[in-house]
Amino acid sequence: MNKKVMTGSVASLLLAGIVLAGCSSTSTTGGTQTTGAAKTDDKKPTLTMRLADTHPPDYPTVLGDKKFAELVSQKSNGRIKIDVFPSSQLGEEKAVVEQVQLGAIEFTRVSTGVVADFSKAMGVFSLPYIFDNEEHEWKFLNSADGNKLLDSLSASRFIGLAYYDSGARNFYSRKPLTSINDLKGQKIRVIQNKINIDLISALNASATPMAYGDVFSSLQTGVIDAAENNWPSYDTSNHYTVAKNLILDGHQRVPEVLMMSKVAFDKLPDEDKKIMKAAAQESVQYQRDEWKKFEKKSEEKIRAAGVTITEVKDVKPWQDAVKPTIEKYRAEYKDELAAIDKARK
Ligand code: GTR
Repeated sequence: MNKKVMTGSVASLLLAGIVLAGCSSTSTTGGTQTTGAAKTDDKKPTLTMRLADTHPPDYPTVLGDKKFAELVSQKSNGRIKIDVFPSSQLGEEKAVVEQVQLGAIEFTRVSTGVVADFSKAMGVFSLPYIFDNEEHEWKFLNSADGNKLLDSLSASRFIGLAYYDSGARNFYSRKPLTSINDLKGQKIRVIQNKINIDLISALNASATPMAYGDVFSSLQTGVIDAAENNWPSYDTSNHYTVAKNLILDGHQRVPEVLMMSKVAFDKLPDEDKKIMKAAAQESVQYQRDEWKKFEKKSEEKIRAAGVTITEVKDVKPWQDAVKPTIEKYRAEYKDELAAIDKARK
């Protein structure tokens, strides 16, 4: 390659870098802002905070995080800057949640399945088949009862700012998986919480709780046989390339939560506390729209990739099998389950 060509390609690479940087709404290095946020950039931020997410930069939860950061910047006239750290840059979810509890990290977007280990009430979302569909789930999440549940996080030193969409979770395995009976004896990774462990036992399988970031290599090496997640996570984690059997049982709908450290929140003046809540709530519709688009794209990609997919026409046998899990926790989650039932009507 001659020098001229080299210079040309280096220049275009640099240019591509600049264009890409210009697209990201909040940079982890503190440089760039979207055009929307640029207006507010006239003022230098006086407060910079961090938000951790396990997913890659283009994942719909991270897009929601960035929208939230952009809205906070706008509403505070550029005074408050939130840097979004995607791809588990600040650590695996459980460790991040611990840091948020202590105030060392100000925000995280995390699965309520992970938070269940810190706040009992959040565990209700890990119970199987409590929602009929997306509409039922969001009717509950948007209700006064759903908000009460979000507010209850303060007892565990978190401020629940908003729920984000996470679709439904399905099992996938390295081994054949075309019926509920195939799960028997399989080693299945779950998000660590006691309800998930009971749920897997009810399916006559054995539960292996582990951090999300360790699942790919554990599937690849056969330390575990199976895992479960929604379409976008199955896609972006590349689990679909090593666990190529998917069954669409939809056993859980576990919403995501955007939360702030209570330690950090309590230090804010009232005006800024309001900004946090308002910006988070305003980011929800955007996140849900992005979720829908991404979920569809992931499903198409996975279907085209030659994964063996089994549709479940009748979930009744699945619901019957996991009934003992619901029964075990029914008393503990009496109020939450009643509120979820109410949202069905
Ligand atoms: C995803 C969720 C992540 C993470 C992951 C898991 O659906 O968005 O926050 O909790 O599941 O299975 O660990």
